[in-house]
Amino acid sequence: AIAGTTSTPSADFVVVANRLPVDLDHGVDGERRWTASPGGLVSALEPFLRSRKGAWVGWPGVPDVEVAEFDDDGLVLHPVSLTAAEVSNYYEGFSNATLWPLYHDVVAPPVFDRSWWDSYVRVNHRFAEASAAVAAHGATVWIQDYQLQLVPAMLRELRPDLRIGFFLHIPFPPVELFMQLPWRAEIVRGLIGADLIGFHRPGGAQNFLWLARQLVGLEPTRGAVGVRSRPGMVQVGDRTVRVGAFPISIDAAGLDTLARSKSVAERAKQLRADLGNPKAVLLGVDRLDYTKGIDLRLQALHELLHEERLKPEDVTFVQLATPSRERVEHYQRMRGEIEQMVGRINGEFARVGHPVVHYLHQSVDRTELAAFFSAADVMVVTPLRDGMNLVCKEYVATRADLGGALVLSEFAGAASELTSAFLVNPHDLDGVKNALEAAITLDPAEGRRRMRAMRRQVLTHDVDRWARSFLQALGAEPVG
Ligand code: ADQ
Repeated sequence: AIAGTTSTPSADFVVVANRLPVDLDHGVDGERRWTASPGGLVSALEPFLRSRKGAWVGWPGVPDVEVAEFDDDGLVLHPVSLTAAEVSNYYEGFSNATLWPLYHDVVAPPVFDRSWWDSYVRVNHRFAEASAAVAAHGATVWIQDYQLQLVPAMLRELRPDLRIGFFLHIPFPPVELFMQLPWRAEIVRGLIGADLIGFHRPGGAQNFLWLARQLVGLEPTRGAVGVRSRPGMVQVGDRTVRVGAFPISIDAAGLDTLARSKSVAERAKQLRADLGNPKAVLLGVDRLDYTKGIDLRLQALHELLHEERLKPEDVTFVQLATPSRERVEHYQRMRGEIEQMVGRINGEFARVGHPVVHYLHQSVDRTELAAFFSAADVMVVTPLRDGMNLVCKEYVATRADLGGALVLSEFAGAASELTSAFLVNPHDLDGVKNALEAAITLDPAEGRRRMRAMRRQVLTHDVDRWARSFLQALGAEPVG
């Protein structure tokens, strides 16, 4: 229920993210309407936003529209507009063709373009102004992710009374790679405007602390940063900035309940039957992104079939790939390559009516996704680098039956929590092949032992705990 506009509200708790939690769509009649775009972050922050006067600042997802602030059932949504040129320069350019590859170990070459940077500065400033306009005196503002790294300092300049948190959802890179960025000191200074800077892993926090010393001349503490504990500290004038590690998670209980429902169990059975009831169903679920290593797992499968270590009639590989960033050139090229590999594997190993690889370049809803997870014997998660990776945690949450096996890249943040997975170095193709084979032929008792250990981790460390631990460290939530 989205309706009405509000007068200038003063929110006590403000979330600032590139995107609003709703999308502005055009109906067939050409009329604009809002649709909810459910995501982990929205459901995680919902209780915090609704228990106080909450507001969310973000881009509605369509260029060149001016929309007034409005009230969604007590939550103020404050749209920030972007021109088509800004979408291209700030978003597709600097965010997704400079920062994204740079922060993911330069697995694709980052593009350094000065006009993109100018646009990034301008748009970050607009977000800072919008945040300043909605936040009440002394409010808590939580800024999200790599698109908005300059907002903390810009907002502090406008509103020194605010309590400002920042969380980075992608990896923070090794310092040698970060040093390539022509605007490296500006980014570090931008982040330093926050009272608390959060990363998924202690390594990211430590990299940042080193850069604060080298690039800005600050003197951070030298002790090792813990997980949800012992944050690093930097004195900036009369402020103490905290830098810590807060691994994100999922709504584990919600997914567990959903996966136990009769409809999901029946749909999972149906899916297996539709796939021809093979001995092993392998599953990949990703945004179609070059960091996710979709090509690597297809190559591993291809070789295993070639070497006859797997029989095509025994295995089916399902790859669900959500369309993503389709206007960025590198993504277009990668899509072509992946689709060619799928075609090659099926060309060589399929029989009529029985493809080996089922490739769906589609998004599926939560219930359908839970059914795919329940139907999969082996979940294959092989990113070259991933801040966290929620898919592997979602898989674990759906396996109350203790069935299934997880093959997981060491280079996903989740690997340090899911140590009972089959951990692989995605660059080591033989290692990936061995892990796939081991997971397919896993002894059921051993499989249950591994799954039980992973479930214990995921079910006790959910997204609510993530948000709470961050907000407590920010001093915006009572400890308890
Ligand atoms: P992403 O790179 O998007 O997130 P991930 O954490 O795996 O990666 O989240 C993807 C989400 O999209 C999951 O909830 C998944 O279920 C869903 N999804 C993917 N393909 C889908 C499909 N075909 N149909 C339906 N749903 C699909 C970024 C970082 C990650 C970090 C998160 C959260 O890159 O490292 O874990 O933010 O901080």
